[in-house]
Amino acid sequence: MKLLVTGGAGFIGSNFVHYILRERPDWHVTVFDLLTYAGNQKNLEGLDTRRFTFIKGDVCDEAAIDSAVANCDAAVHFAAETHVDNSVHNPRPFIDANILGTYQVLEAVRKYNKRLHHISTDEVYGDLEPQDPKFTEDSSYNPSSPYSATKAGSDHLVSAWSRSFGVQATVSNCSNNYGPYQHVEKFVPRNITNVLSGIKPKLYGEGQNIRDWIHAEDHSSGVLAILEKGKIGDTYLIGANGEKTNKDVIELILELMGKPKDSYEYVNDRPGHDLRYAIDSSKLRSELGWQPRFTGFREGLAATIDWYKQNEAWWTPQKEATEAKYKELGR
Ligand code: NAD
Ligand code: TDX
Repeated sequence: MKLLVTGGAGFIGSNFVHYILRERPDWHVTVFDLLTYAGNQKNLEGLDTRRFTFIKGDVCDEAAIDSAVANCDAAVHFAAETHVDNSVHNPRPFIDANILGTYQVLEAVRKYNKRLHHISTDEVYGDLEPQDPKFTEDSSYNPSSPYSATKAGSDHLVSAWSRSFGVQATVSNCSNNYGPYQHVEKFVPRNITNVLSGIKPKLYGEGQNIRDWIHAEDHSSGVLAILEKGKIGDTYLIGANGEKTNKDVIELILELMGKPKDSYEYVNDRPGHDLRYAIDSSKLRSELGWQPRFTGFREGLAATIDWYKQNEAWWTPQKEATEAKYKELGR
């Protein structure tokens, strides 16, 4: 198997590449990544170059993605602009990477008749009230932010190319990931590295928003199961029953790092802030036999904290600029 992974130098893409090279010893992986502010080749250091190739390129670049797809057997499409706060501040890069980029990937897999798995998010379904049932594959699309609207648009392109042109595609919508290699702009690493930098952790609004946490390695095993056994044309939700309020997560980070549980501060809320996401992953579990390995959030979070402690050289170059951007937003 020659697998193409777009966005493979980002957080989840790089976790996926490490996972595939470990779990499938006879596969070759090519990462195709633009190395935006969110991409980092250090995430891929130490991989066996006989089984791994890196191409720097933009998924919006028709010729570049065409030739990368021509040389693979299957593609997994992670590349995207991914930070909701950035999308509220400046939506345009999200239109380009997420909509135009997915269009170019689809045109290439259509031309060469290659298998595609498209990576998406639970945010396309909008948000839930606390008592609502979880999202399923039948939930209606109702995105709230420019980020989730562009991801929703990309999902619709995939299903249209599948139906109209017979593209051999599957889609997965996953909940919030945590783990190593996540950019310090995101909630969990931002606040771990705040503690490590002597900055007070920041909680948006009243901290009552709920996210459904899954370890990035469990996301990877879900994607591999769909790639190998998923039904062409189908969507699968990936989630690990990890619902927590943001307040609970920030207090757990502080407790695990040996700080007083209340040593954080409230900051301005995100405009249009989704209240709750929650995934029902019964289809993936019952049809494909998938289950998560990281079922204890406390243990998974403690290991993630250790990773950031041991990899200061990885995150310090991004930290100052990220906090300067947040300061402008009053967050
Ligand atoms: P990330 O921001 O850490 O990484 C994105 C990667 O894509 C980076 O390496 C970046 O350089 C690359 N990229 C961006 N634009 C590109 C372009 N035009 N051409 C080529 N490469 C480009 O993101 P992530 O958190 O790893 O998310 C990966 C995917 O998973 C995204 O599609 C995202 O929507 C989805 N997702 C993320 C989460 C989450 O919790 N982070 C949850 C569900 C789904
Ligand atoms: O400092 C913070 N304080 C805070 O309270 C930050 C950065 C965030 N938050 C809140 C906002 C959200 O309710 O924490 C929650 C998580 O925030 P993010 O890490 O920005 O994630 P979210 O907006 O939920 O989106 C993430 O999960 C779904 C990813 O960034 C998306 O790419 C993915 O699709």
